[in-house]
Amino acid sequence: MRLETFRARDLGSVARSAEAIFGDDVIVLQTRSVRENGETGVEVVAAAAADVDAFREQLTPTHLPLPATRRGNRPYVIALVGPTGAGKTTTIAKLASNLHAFGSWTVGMITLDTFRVAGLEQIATYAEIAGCPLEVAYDADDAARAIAHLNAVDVLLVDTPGRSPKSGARDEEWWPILRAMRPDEIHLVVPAGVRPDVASTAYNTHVAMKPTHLLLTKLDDVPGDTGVADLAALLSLPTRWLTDGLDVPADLKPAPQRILASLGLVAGQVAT
Ligand SMILES: Nc1nc2c(ncn2[C@@H]2O[C@H](COP(=O)(O)OP(=O)(O)OP(=O)(O)O)[C@@H](O)[C@H]2O)c(=O)[nH]1
Ligand SMILES: [Mg+2]
Repeated sequence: MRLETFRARDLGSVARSAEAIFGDDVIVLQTRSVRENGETGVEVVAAAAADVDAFREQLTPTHLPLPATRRGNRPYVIALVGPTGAGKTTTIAKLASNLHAFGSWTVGMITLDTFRVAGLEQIATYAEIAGCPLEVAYDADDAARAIAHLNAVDVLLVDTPGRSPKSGARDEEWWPILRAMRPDEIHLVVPAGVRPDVASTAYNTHVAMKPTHLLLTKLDDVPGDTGVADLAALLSLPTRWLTDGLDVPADLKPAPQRILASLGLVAGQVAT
């Protein structure tokens, strides 16, 4: 989505500049007064209405299937992948214990992050607090056993090791395990405050895993959610949840509403 910022002395001039770029198909997303060189003026952020509709559609995920429609009578498997320290494990803890995430669905956890002892301890503590079962998978056979063992739960959340462009050798060990689990959703976890080029690198580093969703974390680090919508537009994936703080489980929110609100839009609102 192409967002343009226009500044002029008055609203009429600024509207004419926006129309000159976008034609009649223009939607004003934000308006504020600005002061520059001692003079007051108006600043608006505008986009093409069709682009805004496309962005809203791209951002909005399909509904989670009900437990009754479980594929092949197995849990719905949601894996979180992403750069080191992005917030994957903490977000799994939030998802497991926040009622708004899965309602009355029962949740289990599987971790593939067996490289760090501290990583295992961290998720074990969260599983205990959430009161949900946790399995550790060291290889694909373990993963199959873990899924069979946790077959009674409705949703299985899969934690994975952090991946950086330098972690190639380790990936060879856990990628096949994740693939063997046939995840229904793979959420790419990215801190909301990263620069666009860093976000693109994170995407490219994980693209072979075919991420299905974007999960932005640490919105509490981004004053006014500025740039969060641009990041979501850049990565161009649907998004269910985002996180905005250290509180487990409270700091987990529905994502499209918050991202659209950062542009002054309401979820489900038609731009034209
Ligand atoms: N401010 C803020 N910090 C967060 C948020 N989510 C997670 N963190 C912090 O980010 C740090 C890393 O979180 P983890 O959940 O361990 O991240 P990870 O992606 O699992 O990290 P690795 O397993 O090492 O790849 C921790 O200090 C968390 O407390 C958030 O929404 N806001
Ligand atoms: Mg982790």
